[in-house]
Amino acid sequence: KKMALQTLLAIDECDVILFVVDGREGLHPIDQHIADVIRKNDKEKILLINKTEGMQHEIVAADFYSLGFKNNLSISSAHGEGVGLLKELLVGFNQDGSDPQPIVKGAPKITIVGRPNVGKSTLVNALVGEERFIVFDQAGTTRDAVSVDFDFNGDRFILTDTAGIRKKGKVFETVEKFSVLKTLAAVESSDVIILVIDSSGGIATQDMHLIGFILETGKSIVIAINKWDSVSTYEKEAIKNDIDLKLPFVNFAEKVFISALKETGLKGLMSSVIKACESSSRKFSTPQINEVLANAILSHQPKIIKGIRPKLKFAHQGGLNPPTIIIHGNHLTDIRKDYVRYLETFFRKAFNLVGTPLRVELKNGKNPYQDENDKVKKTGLVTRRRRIDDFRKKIKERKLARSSQ
Ligand SMILES: Nc1nc2c(ncn2[C@@H]2O[C@H](COP(=O)(O)OP(=O)(O)OP(=O)(O)O)[C@@H](O)[C@H]2O)c(=O)[nH]1
Ligand SMILES: [Mg+2]
Repeated sequence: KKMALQTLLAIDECDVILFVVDGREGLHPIDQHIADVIRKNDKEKILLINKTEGMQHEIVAADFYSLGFKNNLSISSAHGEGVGLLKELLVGFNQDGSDPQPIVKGAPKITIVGRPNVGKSTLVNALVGEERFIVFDQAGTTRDAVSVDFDFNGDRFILTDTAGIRKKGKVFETVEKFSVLKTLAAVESSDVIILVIDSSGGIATQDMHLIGFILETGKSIVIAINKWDSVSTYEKEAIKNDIDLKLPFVNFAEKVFISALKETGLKGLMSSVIKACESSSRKFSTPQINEVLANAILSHQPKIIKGIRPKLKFAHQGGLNPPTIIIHGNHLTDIRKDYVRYLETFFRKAFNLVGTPLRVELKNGKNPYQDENDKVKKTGLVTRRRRIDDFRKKIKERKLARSSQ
């Protein structure tokens, strides 16, 4: 029933309906029923008689005349036959020559991920404001990663719903093998991830695996704790404690308590998404970065290793999404990981970054501007020596001149 509703919604929104029938099987009673539904609509329609490789159009088409379609084409999707003709027909329908891309270019991409059945599709529907995706109380309802564009307070966003994934052993898996690849690819190509957690199930190990994967990609993240309407006050407190206990490694991500079903907490969720998006693409000036670095070292120096204290000399921004700080210095190879993490947190706090990880990369050796400084210093020294020599020479000459007088 719900799938039929999705189809009717799609028919309502489209410009052209392609009605696909099976040319090898011939006319099926359900085809007649579908044709009756479509015929009522005044949209452009093409009947596509599929699987007809090596067959004659007139012969296959005869079976489907009773459906009453003016435009019909025999094609073979698997072999590509008739597809070129179909493309030409479609171009003909786009008479005003308008841009066929409904998705807004440059709009931030938000991808919704989470374990199966946590309410991802319900959340997309709630944000978009219509029943775009099928929602069902069963794991594996969504099989594909599908995007829609939507408007929030006048700003456009691209929202992607994905198939719920969980981790078994070392690999992520889902009901269908290819769905997991699509979910992971959607994560890779997005700007911000909303990770949905089901509050009625608490924070599961699976949720932590998913967060771990998102952190590896360096994407910004907002954690939405969903189904908040279905838990008691006692359970709510337990979940909040669980978050503090299990998710300290992602303390930079904002946690929002929502109900996709009752549409509560969605404004707060979007405001966190916007903050995360802005933070991940923030640019800092080099003097700003070096000032923060100096303060970080002042409050906590790196530990002495093998009798030598690593020297962090100069820092600059190496990239965005996530913001990356590159620090140049000496003896940095042995620097401890927890010190790098300390620097990351220090920078993130100093720049007030929310929702995005920040990376610190250490580079041994001179800073890129060091050579220039060296050159200036060297020439300065030589010139000074020359001047001193000249001065000495003059004094000698004067002395000689005096003694000869
Ligand atoms: N009480 C309550 N139920 C919810 C909420 N959000 C979703 N649900 C229910 O949870 C069930 C699963 O919702 P879906 O949106 O299909 O979940 P999904 O994460 O998209 O699931 P998959 O596509 O299988 O990964 C449905 O029965 C929803 O009605 C919520 O905020 N509160
Ligand atoms: Mg779904």
